[in-house]
Amino acid sequence: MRVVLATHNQHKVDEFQKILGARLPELEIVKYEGPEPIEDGVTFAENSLIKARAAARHTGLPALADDSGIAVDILGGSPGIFSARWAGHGRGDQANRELLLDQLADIHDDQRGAAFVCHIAVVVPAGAPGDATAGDAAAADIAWEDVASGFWRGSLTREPRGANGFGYDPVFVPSGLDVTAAELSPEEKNAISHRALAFENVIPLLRMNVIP
Ligand code: ITT
Repeated sequence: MRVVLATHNQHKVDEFQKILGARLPELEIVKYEGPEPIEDGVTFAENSLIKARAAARHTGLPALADDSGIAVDILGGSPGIFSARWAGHGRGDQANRELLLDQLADIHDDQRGAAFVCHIAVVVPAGAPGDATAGDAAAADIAWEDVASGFWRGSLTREPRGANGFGYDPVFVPSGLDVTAAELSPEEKNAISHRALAFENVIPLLRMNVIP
């Protein structure tokens, strides 16, 4: 059955298809191409729901959306929901990483703890395709929705390392490892990442509420 994935981020599409495709081959994950809602939530969970509701309403299909980022302990959880635009809208992953490392330049190695955070919303529309820009959380056109989360602890390097992955992967060393997430193979990352852990919680939701 078809499920739409509401994201612009091709890296997320790849990870969704790899992780979910292996576990739930009956799902065909299609990238959402319709109107975009304003992501004005103040939490990862809210933003994931805003994106998934828009896709569910516009397509009439069950929708998934991922809102994720990196939360740095000494910065009180920032960049958090602003991870994708930490250095400014459209500046890109490298500028975001460089700014974060600059902000932590004087921070001692044992105070560089951080966590990757991933919230995945699952939204089932009530009926036919509707208005993707409607923002009401209690709208009657949504039959069911829920959010699952995953967290991946680690610490930040002083220099980027590795060519795999995306975003903050080159500056994040997962707890218990001495390589960055960008030095892991896609298969290694997808087995242990925040997104993989969120999927562990999404899969039962999909089995109970989405897959016939
Ligand atoms: P969509 O909203 O279209 O899904 P986005 O990239 O703007 O795409 P987010 O607002 O959820 O998505 O921001 C996620 C950012 O957090 C992403 O751009 C990366 O900078 C970072 N991030 C999330 N997951 C990551 C991962 O697995 N590895 C490295 N960085 C990650």
